[in-house]
Amino acid sequence: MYKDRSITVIIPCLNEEQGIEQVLRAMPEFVDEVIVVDNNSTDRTSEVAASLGAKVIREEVRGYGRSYKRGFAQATSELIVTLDGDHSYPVDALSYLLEAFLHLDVDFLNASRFPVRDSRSMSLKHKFGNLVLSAAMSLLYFRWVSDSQSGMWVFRRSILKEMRLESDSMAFSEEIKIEALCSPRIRFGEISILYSSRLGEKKLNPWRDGFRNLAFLVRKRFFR
Ligand SMILES: Nc1nc2c(ncn2[C@@H]2O[C@H](COP(=O)(O)OP(=O)(O)O)[C@@H](O)[C@H]2O)c(=O)[nH]1
Ligand SMILES: [Mg+2]
Repeated sequence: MYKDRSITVIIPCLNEEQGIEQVLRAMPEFVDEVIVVDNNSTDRTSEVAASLGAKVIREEVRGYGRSYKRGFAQATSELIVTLDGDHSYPVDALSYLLEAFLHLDVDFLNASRFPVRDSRSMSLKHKFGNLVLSAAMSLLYFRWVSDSQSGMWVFRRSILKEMRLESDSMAFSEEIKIEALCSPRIRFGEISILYSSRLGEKKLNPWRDGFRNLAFLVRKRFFR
């Protein structure tokens, strides 16, 4: 419980045995439930997560969005916090994020990785790609969002019923923000966090996922 709000943390994992250990070890005491969605990993992700107290659910079909939808259906708390299993998002900043969420009185808070303060955490190519994708989303939806690709969010579980979440892939990250931005009943906020270099192997394919996410933005804006 954090200030009388129950908290579920959801972490999608595809072969993150190294990262998930560090993430779970740093998990604050006030978190009521940690759900690790193991996306058919071939390493020891599930075992490590379960041994450190997480509730592990397995999603056989690959996909970042797919994993999240599976995790959301299992969550029971009032507030949901998400982050990657690679230890790149600040687990120790959870109380800071929750404090901002309550203070700003929003329903969905996006944790922006920008400005990047640790130059090792993101390559120039990734920075550029993220900038293009965030600028495209901001232009298409008339609202400045500094990090359309961030994987760390805090939101009320109750807003999920207002959202139509269709993407099973990496575009899920922008889709959930678009759904939050476009609903008149959801207040959207954004705050900057410290991002650091991931542990383990990268799962994102920058060119493929970058172009797919850009195409997804355009499709979602004009054809749905
Ligand atoms: N790319 C990808 N990531 C997945 C999948 N399933 C779960 N994940 C997890 O989603 C998170 C984001 O992936 P990551 O490679 O860190 O992408 P990045 O943070 O955008 O560079 C990590 O914790 C992955 O382990 C999947 O099918 N594809
Ligand atoms: Mg990551």
